[in-house]
Amino acid sequence: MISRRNFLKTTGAAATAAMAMPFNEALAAAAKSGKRPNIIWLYADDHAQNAISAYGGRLAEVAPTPNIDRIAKEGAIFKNSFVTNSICGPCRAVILTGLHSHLNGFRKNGDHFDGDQQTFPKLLQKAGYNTAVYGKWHLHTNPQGFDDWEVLPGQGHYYNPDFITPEGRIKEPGYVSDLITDKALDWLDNKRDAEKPFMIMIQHKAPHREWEPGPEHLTLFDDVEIPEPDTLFDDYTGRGKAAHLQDMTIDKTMKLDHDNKVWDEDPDKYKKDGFWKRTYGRMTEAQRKDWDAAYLPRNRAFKEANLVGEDLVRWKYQRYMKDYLRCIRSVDDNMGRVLDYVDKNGLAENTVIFYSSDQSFYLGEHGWFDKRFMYEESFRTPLVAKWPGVIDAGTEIQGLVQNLDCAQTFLDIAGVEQPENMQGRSMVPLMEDESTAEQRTSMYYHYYEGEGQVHNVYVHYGVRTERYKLIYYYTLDEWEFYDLQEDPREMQSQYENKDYAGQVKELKKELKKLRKDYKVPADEA
Ligand code: SGN
Ligand code: CA
Repeated sequence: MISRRNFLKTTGAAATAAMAMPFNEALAAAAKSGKRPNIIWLYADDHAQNAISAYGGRLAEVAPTPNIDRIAKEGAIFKNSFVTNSICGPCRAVILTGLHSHLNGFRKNGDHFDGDQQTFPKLLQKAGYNTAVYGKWHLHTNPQGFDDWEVLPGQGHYYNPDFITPEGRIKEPGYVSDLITDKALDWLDNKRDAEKPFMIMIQHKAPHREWEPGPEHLTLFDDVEIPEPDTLFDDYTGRGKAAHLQDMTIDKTMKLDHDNKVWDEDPDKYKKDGFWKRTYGRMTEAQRKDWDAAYLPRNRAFKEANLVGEDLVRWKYQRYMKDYLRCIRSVDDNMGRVLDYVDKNGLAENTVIFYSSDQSFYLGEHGWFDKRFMYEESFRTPLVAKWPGVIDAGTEIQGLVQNLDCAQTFLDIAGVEQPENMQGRSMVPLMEDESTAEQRTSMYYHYYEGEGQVHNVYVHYGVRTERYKLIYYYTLDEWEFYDLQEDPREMQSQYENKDYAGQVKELKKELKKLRKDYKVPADEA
């Protein structure tokens, strides 16, 4: 195998010949022999960093993720991985294009992705890669740049989901995380061109709202108490208006019936409901029987308890977290299937495997679920990667990376030229040896859905450095500033604190510079 690091490390006569060859030529030679690295992109929807045991945190012990952790143990964990716009479709568009939302044109869920534009799968395909995508897509136009694809319509369904395929729409019996993995493994096993290197995106719907666990995990965590975050009853006194105006609390926004599955025991009542149709209404009789056996007794006990106030919030938190973590268990199990397949089929040596999520998620921190804000819980996203021969096992990468970097990273791995107009930077140098890699010093963020949209999070943009964060809610004309070293949970904005005047000024300057460098239109403010 000629990986970048092995190439540099090669010794002896072969090395002398190889060293005379520039890196790209070496890769081109490797390409001819079919040895360019394969890429597997494993991706979840709304999987919080705080719900991955490799990241530690309060859930690591009660709800471990052994297979995701396996990638981190055999490779690297990115401790400081972020997004550019914490919402589903926009994150996916950023990954495909290596461009911020204002340039790839997909700012909000509901926008339509212009599939004719440059994307990394198209560039890989052109360079001789065999490409495929299965699962959640959420870009509203059909995938381009893939030799095979089957994607969920919109948000997709958990049970007996529909898939859009090049031949039309089909309904598949089973649970969505298993089916997406089945399709991916079938492609790897039977459909891909074994003469070519491959790039496959395996993109789960889970653990997205309404958190419907699979049939095998309906009673998992039944007897476990999920630890609460210490900000569950935050009253936002240290934050600005946006935190008060949001509509994403467990207390007021989370619905007891739809989200927490305290459904009427007579499903007829729900039959006309859109929610019922896309969830319980899709199940077979047998699936419903298992579901009812798991939920109805617990629901009866809940109703009898007549909980109110903080007790009710606590109960909803437990139900929410258990369902969320049950969904994650099935994602993790399915990761294990992919890792085992790679190991058993002699692919491990020459395959780079990533695991990530479109963004992180609030797991009760600040009383919330959902994402969108530039605060840490939703600005961050998990990222682990394994690449034998290049990444040392057990590597921890501290450098700031963003999903904006994915496209160029994949191209770099494949030895394909990175287009000038892409706005990220390859993560390969960080993976090879962080001590010699150039570090990013600041990151730009911009969220566009805004007031009146689902969850009512006001539009904002901002900048984060290793230590500080400045956020501007531009329709509220309100700034917030946090010292993440002193206040990692962002409980007190220091914008008005004179002691930080110098840092605020610096970050404003940096924000202006980033907006200019990234070509943000002046009217997007
Ligand atoms: C749905 C969810 C929201 C979620 C958005 C976006 N409501 O509208 O809670 O924020 O999707 O999610 S639901 O009741 O329909 O589940 S995203 O992952 O696609 O960005
Ligand atoms: Ca999402």
